Amino acid sequence: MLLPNILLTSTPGVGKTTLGKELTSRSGLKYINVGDLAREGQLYDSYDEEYECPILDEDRVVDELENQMSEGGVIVDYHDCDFFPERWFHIVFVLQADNSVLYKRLETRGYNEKKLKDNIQCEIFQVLYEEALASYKEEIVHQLPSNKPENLEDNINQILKWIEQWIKDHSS
Ligand code: DAT
Repeated sequence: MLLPNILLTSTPGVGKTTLGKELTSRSGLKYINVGDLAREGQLYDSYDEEYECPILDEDRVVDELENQMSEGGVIVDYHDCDFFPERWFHIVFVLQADNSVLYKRLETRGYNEKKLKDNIQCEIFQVLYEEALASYKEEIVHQLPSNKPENLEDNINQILKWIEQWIKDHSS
């Protein structure tokens, strides 16, 4: 059976992992957290002192994922989206949260002042949405609210319906 590939992207802390994990348990699609994948395989090429985080070796990440992506049925979660091949994804969801909500979530994560401010700014200016629109066809890019549990439930139901329809459309 042919299955779609889905990209979940957003500023960190907005809710990709929460949605991705819940979706995978209810859809049977595989879930890949690119941050975890990079950590496990040490797919880094340097370290960012200012943001206190390693910098991804994007080419190695793409090589690592290529086979699974061509098989289909993968939900990819990452806070960046312009280095994945456009052909990989059948739909792209950009999650969004209100500033006050996101601020609290990032504060809880213990982000330093600069990282916190920059991420809030990233959300205010819809950087990930712009990046998704620049990287994928506009008609496959969708924004989803991710402020409260009801949003999560609505998003899951909407995406499950989309998956079901996609499978029907591609079986024959
Ligand atoms: P991300 O993967 O984008 O970094 P996450 O899934 O780890 O974000 O979520 C960050 C925090 O926000 C986590 O404590 C769970 C919470 N959260 C996510 N989506 C939510 C929602 N729709 N309603 C309430 N809390 C949510």
